[in-house]
Amino acid sequence: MTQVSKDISEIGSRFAIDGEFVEGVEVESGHINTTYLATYRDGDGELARYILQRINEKVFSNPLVVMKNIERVTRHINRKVFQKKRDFGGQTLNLYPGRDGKNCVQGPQGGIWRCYNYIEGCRTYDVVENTRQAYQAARAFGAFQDLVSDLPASQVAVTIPGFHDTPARFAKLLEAIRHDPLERASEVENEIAFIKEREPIIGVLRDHLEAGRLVERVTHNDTKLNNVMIDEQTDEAVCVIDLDTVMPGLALYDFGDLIRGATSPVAEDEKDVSKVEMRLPMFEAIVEGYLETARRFLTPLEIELLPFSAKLISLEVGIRFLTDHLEGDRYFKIHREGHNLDRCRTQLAMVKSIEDQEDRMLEFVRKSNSQ
Ligand code: GN1
Ligand code: MG
Repeated sequence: MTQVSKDISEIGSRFAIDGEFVEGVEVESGHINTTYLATYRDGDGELARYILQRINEKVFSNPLVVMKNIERVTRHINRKVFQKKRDFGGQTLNLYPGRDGKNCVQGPQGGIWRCYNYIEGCRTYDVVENTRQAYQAARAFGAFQDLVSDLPASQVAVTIPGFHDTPARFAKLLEAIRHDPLERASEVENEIAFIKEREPIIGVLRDHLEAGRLVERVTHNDTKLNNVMIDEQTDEAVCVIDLDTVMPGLALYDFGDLIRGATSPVAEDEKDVSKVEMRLPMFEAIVEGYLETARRFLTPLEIELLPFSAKLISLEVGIRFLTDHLEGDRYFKIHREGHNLDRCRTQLAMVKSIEDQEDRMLEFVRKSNSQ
């Protein structure tokens, strides 16, 4: 047995999983948590797979509060899905409790671990392959927001304060530039200038919120394409995953974040930024999918701001990657030198591409909404 398998078997034994441990492998995805896929053989000889995850405590300072949110939200969603479909067929996210009945366990080397069912027959995509996937993913995130729309925002805790507070993210970047602990700022002058030129748009959503023109809802807050499980055979979106950042927020950031990631033909860390592009057909598919499930609760102002939100979140994520690059890559996991800078550059290229097409994007949104 490999060392990883041994460690996973040890963690797995702390959860209420039936059967005999077969193997554990690391799943290399996400920039934050450490994730493993564990296989068990049950009494009938059938194989069953589970996701075991250690919560990153540097990012989530209170993992127990994260777990409480996830428990509340999955329960709320699963109850409704069950009423409608009667049969889950393993297609919703379920937490497997620890042997003591709690929703998570302590790892042998410390840390908080949790266990989910693995959604079989599905996979995730880092780069969208066709408009059908884009449409499906958008439908799924809209449906997620809809399913939790009757859960009072006060029942869900804030796990990372100011997570989508773009002005605060910008202020943190300015601070990183001022301190410049690794003397990297002089190498990124173009990126800094690009961001500073866009200072006037940074506070737009926060100002609307503070003026009461936008409301906070329970939102997902990390709507990357690879946070949706897509059926390998039908390309249908089956389930939204990565619920760590579910908390009160603006629906617009969820929509924008999906455009940011799921309209580009290349990955978030592509080195050749000339390949980054906000592709209009993907945008249109996402608008259609999202409006189908979210139109019921969106306000006219939210609908009008959909294209803008895509630009703003791309800028926000670019700011975060650049800040982390300047601070020495302490937040996002990196796999090569300058990884966060490469990621920042794709985000800024996305901002530019959206700016070039914003009018057409808005025209499409208005047209779709009036149909
Ligand atoms: C992180 O964990 P992952 O890779 O889904 C980050 C998001 C960023 C994203 C950028 C908790 O998401 O906010 O948009 O990277 N999650 C957290 O790829 O910071
Ligand atoms: Mg995440």
